[in-house]
Amino acid sequence: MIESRFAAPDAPSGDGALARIVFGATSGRPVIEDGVPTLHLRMTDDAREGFAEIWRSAGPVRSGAFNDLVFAHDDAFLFCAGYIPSSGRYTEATRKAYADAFALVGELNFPKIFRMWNFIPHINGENGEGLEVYRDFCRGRAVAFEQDYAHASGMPAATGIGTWGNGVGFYFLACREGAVRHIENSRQTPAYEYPQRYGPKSPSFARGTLLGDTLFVSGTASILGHETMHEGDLERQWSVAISNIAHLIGADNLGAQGVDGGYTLRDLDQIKVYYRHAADLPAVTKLAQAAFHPDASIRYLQVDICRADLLVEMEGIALHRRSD
Ligand code: 3EB
Repeated sequence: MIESRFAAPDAPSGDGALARIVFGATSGRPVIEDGVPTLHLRMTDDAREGFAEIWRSAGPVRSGAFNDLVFAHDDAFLFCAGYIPSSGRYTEATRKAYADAFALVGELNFPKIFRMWNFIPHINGENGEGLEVYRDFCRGRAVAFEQDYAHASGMPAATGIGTWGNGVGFYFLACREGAVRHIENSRQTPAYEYPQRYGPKSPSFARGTLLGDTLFVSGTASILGHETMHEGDLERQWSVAISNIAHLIGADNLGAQGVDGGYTLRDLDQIKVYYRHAADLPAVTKLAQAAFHPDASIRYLQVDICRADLLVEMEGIALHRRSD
């Protein structure tokens, strides 16, 4: 059992926390604070003071460092975070950071990575060779997956999104031999099969990953097949993105992949809504409040999104909500 919650940025992590990610005004290398891996990500949001995402498992927890990574684990789950300093070229440093991550999960025997997050500065800018920074990042990540993770359990659910920080901050969760299943969305081309026009190497992630009866939903945007829909139209992009999530987690899509049962949008929690333009916050807030359960935790982050034509993207965790 592993779970996350959103809290005030300075709220105590409590005993046995696995990790703390602070979405706020600063960013930098992850560190271990009071035994808890802590990653600061510079992300503006509505409240301005930001928030912390705290991960907790059954404990007891051991933490440590491995090359540039920090990690913590109990008997069942591993959390790991890293940082790639800003640079004119990300491919090689990303490959190395991911190779280190894959070596760590091998060494500590948590071979099944089930959720990853990547926060990329100047994500739509050009690197030193005129390649979009996101595509540069994707190239290094893809090479690491090909070289160092092919034997393992496939590409997990992920988020790849902008940050106002200087370097790439990333974190991920892994487990031992538990029931991990990566899920695709029949409305969308698998990201790892996107055609070359989106970059020299495709993005390495699944649309969702099921861990027991928890479904981790990847960052999801207004993409059908592999094409962006409704350039410049926030409401229509929201509608495609939310329909993509509803379909991903629904019984039809899961059933076609051999998974029994399904979820609805009302089962989603720990939701992050990423929006490109600060002026769109009132609109995305309204759309999100109408779509999700009133008790769901939702946070809004104003950042750039991996395709220059995307205005909104969201992610969450689906778990059957008790009807009381
Ligand atoms: C997309 O569907 C939108 O590069 O890790 C969503 C989730 C997106 C994860 C990633 C990118 C990533 O292609 C972008």
